[in-house]
Amino acid sequence: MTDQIIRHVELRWDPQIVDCKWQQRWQDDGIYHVNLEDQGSKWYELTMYPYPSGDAHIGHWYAMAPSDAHARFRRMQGKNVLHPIGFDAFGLPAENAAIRRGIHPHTWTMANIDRMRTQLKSMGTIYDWDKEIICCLPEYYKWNQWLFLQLYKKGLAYRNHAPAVWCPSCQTVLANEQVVNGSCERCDTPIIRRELDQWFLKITEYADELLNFDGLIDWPERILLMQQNWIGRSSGVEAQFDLSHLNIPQKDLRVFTTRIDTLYGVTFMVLAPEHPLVNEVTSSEQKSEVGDYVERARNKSDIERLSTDREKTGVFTGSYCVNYVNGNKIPILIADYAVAWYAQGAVMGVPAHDQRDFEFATKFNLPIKLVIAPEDYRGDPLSEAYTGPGTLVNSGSFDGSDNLAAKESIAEFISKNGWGSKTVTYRIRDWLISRQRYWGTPIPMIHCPNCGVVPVPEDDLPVLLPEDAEFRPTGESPLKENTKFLDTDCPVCKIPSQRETDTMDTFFDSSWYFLRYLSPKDDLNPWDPSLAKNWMPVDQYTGGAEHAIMHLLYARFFIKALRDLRLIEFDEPFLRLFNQGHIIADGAKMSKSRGNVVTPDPYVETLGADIVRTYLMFVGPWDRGGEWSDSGINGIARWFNRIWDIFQRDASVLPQDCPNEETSRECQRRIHQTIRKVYQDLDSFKFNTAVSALMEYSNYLQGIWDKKLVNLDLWLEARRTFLLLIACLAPHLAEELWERIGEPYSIHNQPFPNWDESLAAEDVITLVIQVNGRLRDHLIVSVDISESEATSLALEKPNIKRFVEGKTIQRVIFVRGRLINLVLGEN
Ligand code: ANZ
Ligand code: ZN
Repeated sequence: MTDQIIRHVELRWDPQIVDCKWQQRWQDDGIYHVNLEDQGSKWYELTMYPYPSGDAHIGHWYAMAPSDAHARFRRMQGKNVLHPIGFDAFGLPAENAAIRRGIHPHTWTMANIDRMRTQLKSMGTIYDWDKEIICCLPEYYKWNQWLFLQLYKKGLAYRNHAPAVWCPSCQTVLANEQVVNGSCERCDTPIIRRELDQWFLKITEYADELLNFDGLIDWPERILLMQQNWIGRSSGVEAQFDLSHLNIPQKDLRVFTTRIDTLYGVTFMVLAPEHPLVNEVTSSEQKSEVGDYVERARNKSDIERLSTDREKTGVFTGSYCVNYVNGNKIPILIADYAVAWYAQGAVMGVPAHDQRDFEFATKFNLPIKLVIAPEDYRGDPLSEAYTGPGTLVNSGSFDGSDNLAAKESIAEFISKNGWGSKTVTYRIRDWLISRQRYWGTPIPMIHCPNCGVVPVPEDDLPVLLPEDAEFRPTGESPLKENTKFLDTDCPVCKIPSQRETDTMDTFFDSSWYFLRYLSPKDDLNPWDPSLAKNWMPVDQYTGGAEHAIMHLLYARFFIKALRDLRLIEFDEPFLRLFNQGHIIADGAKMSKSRGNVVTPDPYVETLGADIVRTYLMFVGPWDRGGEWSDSGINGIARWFNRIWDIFQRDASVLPQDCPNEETSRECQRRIHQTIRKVYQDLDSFKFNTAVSALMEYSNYLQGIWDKKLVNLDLWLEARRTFLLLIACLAPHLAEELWERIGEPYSIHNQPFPNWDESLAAEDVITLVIQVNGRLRDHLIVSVDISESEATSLALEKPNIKRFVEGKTIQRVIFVRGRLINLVLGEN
């Protein structure tokens, strides 16, 4: 939407001309070309690649301009920086947009990429466009297929008939990770489950390794926590209950419990509606009732089934099992609060000690049997489940033991008797990668009536996605309708066979794209092993926190799997992670329906890329985001005008000699303090405070000019330093002014300036030392001395020692730059 009307400050220069001039020059000179063979001191700084679903919006700028500034900073530190970009071009957003417009997804996607590429170039980034990747092109997805085959050979990719999460609106299966609060993360439609043959990757095999972050990666704590919760490691016991009296092949019923100490309090058993034993344990009298219940549960979404405030539902199967430890006969029910895909898909009901079970028992009139007595328990009936600690009662020979200790001893007891064993279970499921949609990588498998599922030979890759296919979703893969694609011969026995028609989840593409940047055009290898050895892992990754448990977990898994395939030699893809916040407008998240979407293009046209970049970095701490405002960006524009003016002054009017020792010293101090501040802030992504420091510094420069308090050399040094410090943030303007002050092209090949601590140090001051509020001595120290340093220096003074000896210091009052007061205790 370029119809935004922008009131903007008139700039002293034409940003269109300046931006174009330098972008063209940088491109012609190949100044940002990265030589990957040069392994000097590599720095791989990666920003999450975008979906080309439409225009680059301000969110893209917010993700990319600061990361570019950071990569530029590393470059100025002398690193050989790879900061590549590409397009995550397969997947539903592009496909849905194409369907709405009746354009082929390929046409639509490639047009968007062209447009976004132009917009990204207008940002003045250091992307080396020779390394661009586009996932929907065969030269990329061929390697998805190749990698899939390697995973398949290793047993890490497999096909299984399983209840899968289905989005009725997107008409495709989703990964568990794509379900948010029981709804499809894309369209918010409540999901249902469908039994289908699906392809999975064995991420669960890596569950324990994926929980180990220690010393390997430096990531935000909350992302690690989210991954930990998603993996959901739970230690407990798998307990068995006797079914041998029921004439069925299965002799016992298994449940997972984290509370084996409550084993004697089990009064009912619950199976999930999809539990494999449902039919076998259901008595003939109960058949129709159970059948109805299962049918109704099947059509309910997970939200409905799992919401805790919903009335509990369930149905009796007509059968019982027996609790081995006490011989109790326990009714078996079906209820949808038991989750089919977690652990054993069954729950031992302990209503006295689990609130969910309590509500269920109350509703169905099942007995409630207390087995853990709270400390002052008098035998009153419970009004809710008791979940605290206590002493075991009604628990046979375990009566009287503490419940925590009983966890161990009961586990041991049943284990000895063969009635169960300790186990670990995980919440995470294997990663389901099949999609019944057109716009993705075809899974390179063939179904032969003779040989079963056969992999496509590597030499036949890529299996091309046909361009002439119908791409509208029908609930089955659209590729099923395309006989030219579908019909093939079995590579083993040569009889007519059919291709697999599901396509891959696009998170497959993004699980290894960072390796492809190293060899984007290699058609013999997915990446060059020696480049991977030198350049991986990614040193710094930046992107949105919304990827915490999908992309960021999948990529970690992928790398570990590729390592075990001996394709790479490292364990983690991304050493450091930084998550940027969101840019909002009018106090709210930007959305089309609110009408508060900010489009960057008109701002870039009128104010140039640098002002947009710098404003975005100034608007708030990068990890917290900030609110867009036109007056804010105009503030930056006015500041840039003042910067421009500073560089238009004719320095030759300044005196050669310094007019005043004091002010010269001050000027040097400001230069070196600003270098230190900006260096430290850029190093740690604190762009907003780096910009503030530069604003103060430019005001200072203006002041000393106005008062002519500076000599020529110092003025030139101060000004030159300013450009070097702002070059990462505002690359075009810095380059332009650099040229205008007669410095050689290019500022972007200059090292970041060094500071001298002694020049940056504040001068010394006199610090008063008091004991109990009375003046006793003084110290001559640097103004920025810390409280603890000042305390220990004060205590070394003989005069102070005398007063303090034999007493304790109760508290220290420290007033920076003025005094330190030691308050003594009574003894
Ligand atoms: C008896 C019991 C008594 C339980 C009690 C809890 C408290 P986490 O920690 O998440 O692993 N459970 C086991 N399998 C289930 C399934 N498929 N669907 C729904 N619930 C299931 O949770 C483990 C607990 O969740 C287990 O411990 C089991 O209930 C339930 F006072 O067993 B408990
Ligand atoms: Zn065959």
